[in-house]
Amino acid sequence: MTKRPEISRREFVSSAVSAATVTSLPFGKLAGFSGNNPTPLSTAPSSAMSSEWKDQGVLNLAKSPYAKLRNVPVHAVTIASGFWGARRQTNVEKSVPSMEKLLEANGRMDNFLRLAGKSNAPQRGPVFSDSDVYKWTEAAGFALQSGDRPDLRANTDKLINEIVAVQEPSGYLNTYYVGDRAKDRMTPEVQRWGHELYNMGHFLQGAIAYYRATGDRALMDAGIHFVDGFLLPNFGPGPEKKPIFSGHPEIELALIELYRTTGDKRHLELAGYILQGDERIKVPRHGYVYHFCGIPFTSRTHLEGHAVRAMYACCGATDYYLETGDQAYWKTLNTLWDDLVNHQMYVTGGVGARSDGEAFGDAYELPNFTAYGESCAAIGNMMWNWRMLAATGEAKYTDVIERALYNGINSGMSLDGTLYCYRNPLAFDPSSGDHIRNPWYDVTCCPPNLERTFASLPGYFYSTSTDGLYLHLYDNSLLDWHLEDGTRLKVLQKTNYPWGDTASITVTPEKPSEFAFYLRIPGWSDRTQVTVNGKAISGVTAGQYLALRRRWLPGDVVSVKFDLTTHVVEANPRVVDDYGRVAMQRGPLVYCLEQLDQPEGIALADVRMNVSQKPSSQFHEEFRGDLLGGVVVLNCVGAVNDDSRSRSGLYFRYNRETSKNLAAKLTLIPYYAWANRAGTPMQVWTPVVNG
Ligand code: FUB
Ligand code: ZN
Repeated sequence: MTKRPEISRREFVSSAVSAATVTSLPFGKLAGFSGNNPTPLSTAPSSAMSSEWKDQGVLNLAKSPYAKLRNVPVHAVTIASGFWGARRQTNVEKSVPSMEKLLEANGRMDNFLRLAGKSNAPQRGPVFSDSDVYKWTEAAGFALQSGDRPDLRANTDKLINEIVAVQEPSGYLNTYYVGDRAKDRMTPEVQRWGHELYNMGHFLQGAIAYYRATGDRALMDAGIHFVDGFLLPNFGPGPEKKPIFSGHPEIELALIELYRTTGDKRHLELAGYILQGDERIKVPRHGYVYHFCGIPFTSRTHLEGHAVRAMYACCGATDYYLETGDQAYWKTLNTLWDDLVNHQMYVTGGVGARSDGEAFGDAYELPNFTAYGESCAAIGNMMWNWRMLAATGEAKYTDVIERALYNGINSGMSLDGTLYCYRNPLAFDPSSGDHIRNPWYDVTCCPPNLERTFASLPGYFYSTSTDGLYLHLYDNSLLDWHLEDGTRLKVLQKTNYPWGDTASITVTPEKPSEFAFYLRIPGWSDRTQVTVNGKAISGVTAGQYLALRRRWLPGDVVSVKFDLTTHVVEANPRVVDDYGRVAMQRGPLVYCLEQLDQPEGIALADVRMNVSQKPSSQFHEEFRGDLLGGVVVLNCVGAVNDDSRSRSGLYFRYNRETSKNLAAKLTLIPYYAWANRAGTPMQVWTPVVNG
């Protein structure tokens, strides 16, 4: 089923708003905002379905007993002009609308309309086609959480009506297993491959995002109908019920978010049952590996099998831990996370080394040209680490989130927001015939996944804890929310991150208040300087949250100076594809070489990186406003291996003397921006030459 054909925001108070201005802004309503949600002064939002729907974050952890951190709602953070502001504007103005049209043009909506007798078009697309529409609905829901957009809302309402119209009285909903195929519904084999539960997991996530944006329960009620009316009475433990197997993990995390929304414990229990694995459905061993479900999650010892499945399973399992505190889950999650960061993750935060099975490889198996690195898998990685962060408040998870977000996820969408990568390799040669960015894939899981991720981004900037506020991500933005004790608070970030090395953060509680402000010190920033109202703070450690505990007064200013020195990164020598090679990283951004930026006549394959100097003197940073939407490029003098250009054969006697390296001026661009111009070779890892 997952085998594919070959290859393959409210408006912001302008960033000019000064710290002085923000301190004078009235609480509850922001001047210059057309925001839809003046936030109440309530404290912990209820997880029951009430008017507090609008204050639930990407995850509603308000009552999750094992969550150290709680999400703030998407609407509470306004991302202004800047790195993510531009990306998010493109997303909501171009990507989301163009994807809606593509979903229609490619029969995804006809699949629903046909069942309502409103279309004669035959069923189109793979078994998981419904999920494309649901993920788009989730993107629309998150976009609407940032402020009303009447056209988007009207279109989404129409689409939702068309979806719910074809839900069967039983609660079942699927546009593929209908007619002659209806007899196959939820058979063990179809649970394995048919994606019925995967589709409905995305349905629930879309419904929850839309509910949290609008309070409209239509889709949510349909989702509850599916779960309460169809799933719970028929599937689960006990002889009177049929076995259940998710096939492609997704329903687990969706059911737990539904539980967080409804408070109905059966939703959590069913998720737990699925995570445990139903022994009545037997699949071959390689099936448990590939599907990453069907056996107890707690029996897993490493990441394997289909990468998106594994990442979503880890999300569901972490959600389960956040609700239950089950230590066996926690142990396994930590084991798997260690495997992720020590053996399985690309420097871009991408995961899934193998095209075959879209899968994790063996430890250290991280090829570059053939890297799969599916956009959905990198998103799954970010989603999982967001949950691990919520459980612990540890910055090592935020470092992974940032790595994936800025690199292996961000690369998935073209700068103009209309083309998408399914694979995100770390080396590329267009002569392979591979079209890496496309507007549409028949397996179009990644594009709407990227759209929902960018639309939800404000929800990832901050969290609250019982003792204060955590700042995770840096960009021009305004937080307008409250602490867990109900104290209203604004935090204004002004920064040119990730290009510039400073951030000015104005903290404005409604009244002088004592709390801890946890500032994330990125793992890559070796020497970060932090001041509060100009006074230097000691104990700043890379890769940790800096706890700034004090009595905060309205208008207090935290200044951060990051160390943006370019890092020359090497991989564990067991990563054979990176052996003898280096990658460059500046701040959160991993860099790459594209051949078209190099002097004419130089083949990327012949380029060598000279690492004999200190990076600070080797790499000359240059902001190029004209290039790729405005990027800092890294210029350096590298080398070109001259001999290899004249060689025509395959094997030669080794002779040190023949390796002549000529100096060459090289230019690196941020990886996320690759393949946005003419097709040209690209590489992240470049061989090293000394001297
Ligand atoms: O199977 C549904 C989605 O299609 C998977 O998550 C992707 O890997 C793609 O195969
Ligand atoms: Zn995908």
